[in-house]
Amino acid sequence: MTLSESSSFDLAIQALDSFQIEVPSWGFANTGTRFGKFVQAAAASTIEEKFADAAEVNRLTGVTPTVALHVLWDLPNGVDDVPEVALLERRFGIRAGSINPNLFQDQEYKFGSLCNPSSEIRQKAMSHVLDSIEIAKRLGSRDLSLWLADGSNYPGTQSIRKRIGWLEGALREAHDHLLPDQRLLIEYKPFEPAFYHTDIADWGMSSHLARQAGPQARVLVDTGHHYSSQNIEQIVAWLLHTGLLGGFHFNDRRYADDDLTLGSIDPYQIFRIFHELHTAQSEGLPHAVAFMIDQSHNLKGKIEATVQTVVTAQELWLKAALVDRDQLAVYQESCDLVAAEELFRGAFWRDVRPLAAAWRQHRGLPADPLAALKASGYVERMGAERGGRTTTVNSYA
Ligand code: RM4
Ligand code: MN
Ligand code: MN
Repeated sequence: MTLSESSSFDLAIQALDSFQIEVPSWGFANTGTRFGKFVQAAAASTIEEKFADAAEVNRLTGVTPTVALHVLWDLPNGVDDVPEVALLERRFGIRAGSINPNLFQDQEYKFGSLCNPSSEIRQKAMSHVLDSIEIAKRLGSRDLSLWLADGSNYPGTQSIRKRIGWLEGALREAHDHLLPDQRLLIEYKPFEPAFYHTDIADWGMSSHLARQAGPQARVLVDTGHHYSSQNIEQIVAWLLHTGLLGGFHFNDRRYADDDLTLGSIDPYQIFRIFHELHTAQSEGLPHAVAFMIDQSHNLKGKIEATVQTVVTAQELWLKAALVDRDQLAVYQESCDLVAAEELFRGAFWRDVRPLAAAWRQHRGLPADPLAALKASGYVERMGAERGGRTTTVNSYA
């Protein structure tokens, strides 16, 4: 190893040691599009199976110790289901991660949840949020991750401003119920299922709501929740600057909220986002930023795609870690545009797979997690065990 190779290796070890990402329970279940589901024999349909799959991903990659839970799908009886989840945590060595209230599936939510014109329905939504916070407390989960489908389809049919007021009140109330080390993450999305206005449509709205809710509220950036060509790394830089970045839902997209595999369409974008995070870290910005996957694989095998996602995320994280930020700052200062751009792009083009494999070996993990998954026969085994079932699982679409 040359000196520069060995210093890259040290940097790589540091960068990968600091990287963890949360997998979504719903990523292991059958999901579909609004046109239907293509069911997979190995798909998980119980919370136990979701924990088993999450544990398999963690066994192969070593960096996914937590699984995000969707309350309605995973804890349909609310807090009463906590003991079962706690048992599964111990059995599979996987902890419950962010808790996601579900405010979009019940019939009452047709015209909104926390923003519904009916105070009764708003209260029902609020009590689900408070139950979700209670679940998070009992499971020792730090983050309550809130996404609302609220909005309207036709101009003039709803008072946008009244709905802002209801939302402000609700999020303040939710914040009041957090333990000191818990956080309220507020996710935004420009459209779908509402197509005229969405109550929390962008990072400006999430930022405002987070600020007014209280000091433990933050913004959640789902990479798929932006209009085409939006500069997401700039949004990330602003959220870092204002101290409001709480976490990410990672996925890739070609058109809208496609929930495709991270980095499959535009890996450079994730690299650019990671560069902002590494820069902030190197400047000592004190920040807990949760990395979560929010994907739905209808065509690819779910566990396979999840392992592929984790590996891709690690590679892009590592590429961004290897940007020579001191030298970049010099080029930026002197406006040496081409040199700056080449340095930046150069890190992106670097093949870091051997470094990632070396890190895995160093940690006693399989050097190639995808190959190890294949060799293990796990997916086939699960397909044989789970394939005969007739039960349908609660998930979207
Ligand atoms: C939404 C949003 C939420 C996720 C649901 C299933 O589009 O991304 O984070 O919980 O989908
Ligand atoms: Mn999301
Ligand atoms: Mn989404």
